[in-house]
Amino acid sequence: MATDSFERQTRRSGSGRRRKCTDLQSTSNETIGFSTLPDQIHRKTLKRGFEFTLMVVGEHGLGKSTFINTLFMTELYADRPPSARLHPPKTVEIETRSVELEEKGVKLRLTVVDTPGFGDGMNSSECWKPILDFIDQQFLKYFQAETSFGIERKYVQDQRVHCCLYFLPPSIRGLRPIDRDFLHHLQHKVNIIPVIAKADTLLKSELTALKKQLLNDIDKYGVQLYDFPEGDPEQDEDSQTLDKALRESIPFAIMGSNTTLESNGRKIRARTYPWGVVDVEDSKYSDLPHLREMLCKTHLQDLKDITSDLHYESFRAQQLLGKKNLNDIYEDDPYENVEVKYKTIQQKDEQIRDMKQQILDMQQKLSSNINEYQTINPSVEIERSNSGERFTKI
Ligand SMILES: Nc1nc2c(ncn2[C@@H]2O[C@H](COP(=O)(O)OP(=O)(O)O)[C@@H](O)[C@H]2O)c(=O)[nH]1
Ligand SMILES: [Mg+2]
Repeated sequence: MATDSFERQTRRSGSGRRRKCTDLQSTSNETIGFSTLPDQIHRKTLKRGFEFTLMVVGEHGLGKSTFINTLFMTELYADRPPSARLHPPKTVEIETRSVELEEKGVKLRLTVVDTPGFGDGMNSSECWKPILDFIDQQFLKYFQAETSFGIERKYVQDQRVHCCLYFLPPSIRGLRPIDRDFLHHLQHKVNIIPVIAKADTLLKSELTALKKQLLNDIDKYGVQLYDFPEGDPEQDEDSQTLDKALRESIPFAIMGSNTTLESNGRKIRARTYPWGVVDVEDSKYSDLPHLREMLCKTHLQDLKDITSDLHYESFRAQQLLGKKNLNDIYEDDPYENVEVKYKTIQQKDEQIRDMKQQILDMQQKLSSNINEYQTINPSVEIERSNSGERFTKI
């Protein structure tokens, strides 16, 4: 088929949504790549499996749900009839769905956070707010879990948002005010990767021009996206080529499809047009293979590390320093205060450690008092349970 002539329709259609968390099973036998993560990560995560939370943001009808199904070769939204909701909600809702994926014995618990209603209401100037609140809530849950007694960081369930795919419509000519607002408010909170949705509706020349314009705007407005780590000069040639290809693909031009066809004895997800069929995985037309490679394989651990070491640490500092707003931290003179802040955080960390130790000591003391009491009062039985110890008169 002709390489440049793709469908030009950007019709919107509906899908159902409500705040809920649904567990589903993967429906595919094909692999998406996470089982081939580097060895050390593989060993660390093999035992308990690993968690990854991906958020999708963009207006209704941009193909977010279809793309998630395509990316993870699953049917995350299979239970949702196409006619479930033709009209987007007037305010942003948060909908989370989880799926357990397994590849060659490696388990991935994938949670997808959808944000229906983004940019669709009459007044969409603050539609970034509920999304930012949700990300903060996840940080707060993690913070409370790790600061409460007895839970080590590695055992805390990690539901923090590790990556946000920001869907840009193919019809725009550059970053719109709504995009700039969202990107500016969320850039210090989550790893943002911009994608151009429904790339098949653009000619190749239009796509190249749009990518260029978007990159200019990102630079001009000082937007900070997920920063792909610089390739290691000592790594092999293939990895260096892949790193370069990934960097050059930003913003990723993507397409998705829920239709599976058979082509040359192979099952493919495809979009059909009067003039032919496009395999949505074909890297000639779509950056989907690159995006999947980085999300599921090469950069999954880096996305988690940056979430933990940078975004979550900023949130934690904000909590420990008693700042209401993350911007208060960024607006302070970074050089004048950095040492003071670091010391304060260290002191707070020490206080938390001391408090944990005090609780531990008190529990031990209580336990030995109870034993002593039982020795001198044998008619009293002590019931031990997870929720504590109770005296029962027998
Ligand atoms: N042309 C084109 N249409 C798509 C693509 N992905 C999804 N669609 C169609 O766009 C409509 C909305 O898709 P959906 O995934 O529900 O969008 P969402 O509201 O962003 O989740 C559906 O009719 C899809 O078939 C794509 O890559 N290209
Ligand atoms: Mg959807």
